[in-house]
Amino acid sequence: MTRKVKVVQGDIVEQKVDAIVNAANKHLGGGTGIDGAIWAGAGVENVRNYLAPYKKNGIKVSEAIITNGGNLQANKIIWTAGPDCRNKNERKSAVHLLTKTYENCIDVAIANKLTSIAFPSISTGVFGFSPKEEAVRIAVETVCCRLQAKNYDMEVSFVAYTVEMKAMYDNALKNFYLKHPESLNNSPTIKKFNSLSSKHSNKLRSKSNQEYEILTNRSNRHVGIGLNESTNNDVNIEKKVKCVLEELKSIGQIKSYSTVKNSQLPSGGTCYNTTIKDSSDNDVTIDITKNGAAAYLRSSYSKSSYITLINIFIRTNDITDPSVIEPTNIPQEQMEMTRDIIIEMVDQYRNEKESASLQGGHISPL
Ligand code: AR6
Repeated sequence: MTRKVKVVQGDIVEQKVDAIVNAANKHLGGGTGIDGAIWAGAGVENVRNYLAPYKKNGIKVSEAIITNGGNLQANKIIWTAGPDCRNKNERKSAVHLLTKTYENCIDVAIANKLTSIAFPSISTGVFGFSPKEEAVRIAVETVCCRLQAKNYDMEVSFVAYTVEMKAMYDNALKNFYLKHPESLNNSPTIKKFNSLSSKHSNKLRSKSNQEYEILTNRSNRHVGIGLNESTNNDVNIEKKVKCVLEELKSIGQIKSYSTVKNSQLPSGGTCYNTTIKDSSDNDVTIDITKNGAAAYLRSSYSKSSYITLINIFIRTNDITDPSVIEPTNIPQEQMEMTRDIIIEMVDQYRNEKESASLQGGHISPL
């Protein structure tokens, strides 16, 4: 199963998908916000006709129904009513009701065999769900888990109206992957990666012919970080890895790290033995020297430790294209997981960089 989940900043009315979801109300009589925009986009007369069968009873909170899309780019509209937090009773069960709302939308989409859907942030406008971060977390977790539970292949867009909202979705998605590393097996770009890898018989090269390696050998399962030419030539690797560790700490991907100086290298140089506590409380260790950093994939390591190491590798080398990484000599049983993680983590890193530049900032290891 391949499932693609993306965060888009824009107007839900303009999404070219099988169905857009409308954050409507129980009466289905129209309103402001997204509802107003969708009525206008689909054509008021069309919508009246589509909704005629529901005119008498409307829908219940969290129920979802589907109609045609009228003049919209989307073929269908899924109508739902999230919890209205201005109402005391609905506010009390808002988390449960919002979860049901997203589940019902996904179920309707599956029943209609849709392959792509766009969600707005239901209940976070007029209906006043607060905090918005919590509404966004519920949206991402519920949709991803429901699709997984139903084993259904669908492209999901979360449409954020503002830059702030987009950052909340990006963060929620990142946290979801950290909490559910198993869902990385459903990596959005795995098909692309697999076709690339078979074309190049597992030797992946970028156009510029720059190539990065994750070096492991079967005996000591050794992973090289920052061992590519460009990094060695232009930076002090020790400083760069530390910047990356600080960055990962600031976004909660690692909890802490401590470094012990060890100058007993055969080459006479200095090595910093660094122990990292990742977000799941697992310890991973890397040794940093002036020319590169080495990490050891111990058999006791969990997937989250693997993610931490690959993240450090990607960020140390500022990699925004997964096809420039060549996993070499990875034990066969770890290859698929390695590829999935690389693709997903590069995607995340690129998204972070893009949203940072939108806000005028720039995330860079140095
Ligand atoms: N595209 C994407 N997101 C949007 C758009 C848009 N065109 N317009 C607003 N948002 P709301 P609700 C964001 O109020 O809270 C109506 O009157 C907006 O910034 O549309 O579920 C209905 O008839 C906010 O974060 O939906 C109901 O009575 C989010 O979408 C009631 O409002 C939801 O805002 C439903 O309220």
